Amino acid sequence: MLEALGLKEHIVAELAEARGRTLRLLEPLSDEQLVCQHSPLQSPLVWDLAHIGHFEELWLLRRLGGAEPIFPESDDVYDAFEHSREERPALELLDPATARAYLADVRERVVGALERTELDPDDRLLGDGFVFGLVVQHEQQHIETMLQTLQLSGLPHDAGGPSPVTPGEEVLVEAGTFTMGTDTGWAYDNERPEHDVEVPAFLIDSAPVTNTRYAEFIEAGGWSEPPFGWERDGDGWTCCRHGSTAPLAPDEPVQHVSWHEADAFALWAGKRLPSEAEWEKAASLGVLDGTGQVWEWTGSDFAGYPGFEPFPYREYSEVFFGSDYKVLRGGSWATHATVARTTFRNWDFPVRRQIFAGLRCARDA
Ligand code: AVJ
Ligand code: FE
Repeated sequence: MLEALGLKEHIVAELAEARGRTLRLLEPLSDEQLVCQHSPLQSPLVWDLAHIGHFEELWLLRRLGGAEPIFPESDDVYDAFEHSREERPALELLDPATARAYLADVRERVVGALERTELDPDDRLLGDGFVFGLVVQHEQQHIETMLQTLQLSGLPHDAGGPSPVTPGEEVLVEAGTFTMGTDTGWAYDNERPEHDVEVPAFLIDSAPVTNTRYAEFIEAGGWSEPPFGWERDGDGWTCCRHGSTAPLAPDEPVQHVSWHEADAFALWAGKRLPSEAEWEKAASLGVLDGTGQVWEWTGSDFAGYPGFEPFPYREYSEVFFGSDYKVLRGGSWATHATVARTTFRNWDFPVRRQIFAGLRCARDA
């Protein structure tokens, strides 16, 4: 791992990078656009904003430094487990200017505290700067959530989209054991501990499913509804993105499909979704092209690995384990590099389509 001084500089740079991204994303929006709720699936953007600061304050100033809360009456408002997203617009939210000042205040204190803190390698929160990494990744993940909100609302933004992929062939992955998960760095509890998994031989597509291929499935009546954002246009389709409508890009990976739709596509194509273990094994062998463009639904339920231990809080992962949630892998165009690692696990309900999620097919060898 990085030696101590380099590690602190790395943390400060990662914190600053995330904050720059947050502020740039929200900068063009009016207070009204920040405060209103665009979709019942998503929080008002100003909630995400203040929640980013609250999470940072909670872990880095209060838990680590023993500081008193800055807004004690807001603790419940910004605790994601106290109120559903749907309820959040009715809460007493900090207004946008107060939220921005709050984030800046917390950050200034955090950088000061980091300078004075010894990153003791024997302390689970401090070793490798783990708890700082938790805060960096949390902010980066909320940026992606806020981009989903912008996408659902049709508000413009310039954050980009997926890049085209080259529809490829199937790749054979021979039977054998590989090491799944990781024990290092800023990896979340749900990626740990690393463990050996025996995977039978399988075939996996070298590329995610493109818009063209997915349109064939819709035309064939494989599913009654097109992906979120698609509109009929004569014989073809348009796609609404960043608030403007354009012809569907043929070679981009399809996104905004639910797990049910992904699963149905794979069956229609005579294949199936890869399991998480298959996906991670193929990714660690370097045979997957086009990862990091769209999240890829897997066939797996979200569960703890053998020997899983919740750390540092049960509500990050453990409370979601079970058959209600399906796992997504690989990261999307909206996922920052700090989060988009091969072992990273995302999850959502199988009916959800607000995520930048598509799929890649696999089958038994
Ligand atoms: C990993 C994207 C499912 O948004 O619920 C944000 C990330 N956890 N704040 C979520 C998260 C706490 C999480 N996902
Ligand atoms: Fe959060």
